Amino acid sequence: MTTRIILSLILLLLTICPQSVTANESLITGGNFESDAVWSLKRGASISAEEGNRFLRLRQLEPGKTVMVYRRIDLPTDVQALKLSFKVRYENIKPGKQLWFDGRIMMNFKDKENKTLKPAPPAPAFKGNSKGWISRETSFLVPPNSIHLEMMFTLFQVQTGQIDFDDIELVPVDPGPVIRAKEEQSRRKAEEVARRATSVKPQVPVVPPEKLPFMLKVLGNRLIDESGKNIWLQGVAIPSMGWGPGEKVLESVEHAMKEWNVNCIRLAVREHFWAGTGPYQNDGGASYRQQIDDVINLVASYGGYTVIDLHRFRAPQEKDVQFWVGGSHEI
Ligand SMILES: [Ca+2]
Repeated sequence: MTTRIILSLILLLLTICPQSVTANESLITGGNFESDAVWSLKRGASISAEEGNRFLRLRQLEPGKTVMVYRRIDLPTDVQALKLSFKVRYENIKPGKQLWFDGRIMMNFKDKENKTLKPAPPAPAFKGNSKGWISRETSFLVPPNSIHLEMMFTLFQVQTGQIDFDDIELVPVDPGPVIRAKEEQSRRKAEEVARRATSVKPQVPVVPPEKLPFMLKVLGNRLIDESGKNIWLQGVAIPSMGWGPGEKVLESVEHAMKEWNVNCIRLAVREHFWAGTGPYQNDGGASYRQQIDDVINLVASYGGYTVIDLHRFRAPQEKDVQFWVGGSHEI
């Protein structure tokens, strides 16, 4: 009788909790590839076997094309963080047109309207050779209102390569350690940026105030000196800090001032490089801003003037105002 009551209670519990996820139970079914049912395979993807073990294989058959296996994972409502773990083995992955065109697991969180939620999980990425199977894992937070996680196991437009996956598991985890690890990572990154910024040194001596060229004034549509005499500025544009860190900027300025006898340099700059948020910047913009100072001092040392040209099209925007306010205080 007691046994029947316990069995009934177990059955009742199973009935009222059909969607609950047991701790450490993977949300990905078939992640060991020992059954065919759940994986939809297209050109370049297959389930391969070695010594009785089955795994997913992606193989590049046509350079520059994408090979992909897609899964959409339903997320339990209360999940706040996930740990993805897997085994991976890859050979001869040569990136495509961009450096990030490689082997990778791309993931997106989706809400009930299928909108992508930010931030996306970091994408584990692979190039070259792993020399055998290796284990990898990554943990990340789940944005509120996420109901699905899209997973794309891919050779993304690579030139060549082959990649194998096995034992893929996606497990809900406690968000606390994930948040702390993220904070620690941000702190280390900020320290590294600060260290790089302090190592940036001037390339050109600062011109003392008494040796600066006289201040120009605007009168109507004319530039005048302090005695009211018209001043005519004639010089060259140096554009390369408008699209990146600059190319031989100081050499170009020196040449223009010394050999061409100009009295003005128009220096193109961009507000995101100034703020240190441009691609590939890792010093918070310190070297970019220092180079602007160096140009101004070099030009001034020849008695010339620098025109700072925020090189953008169309009307100024709010962020341009921020640049000019910040820039005018620092330059
Ligand atoms: Ca397996």
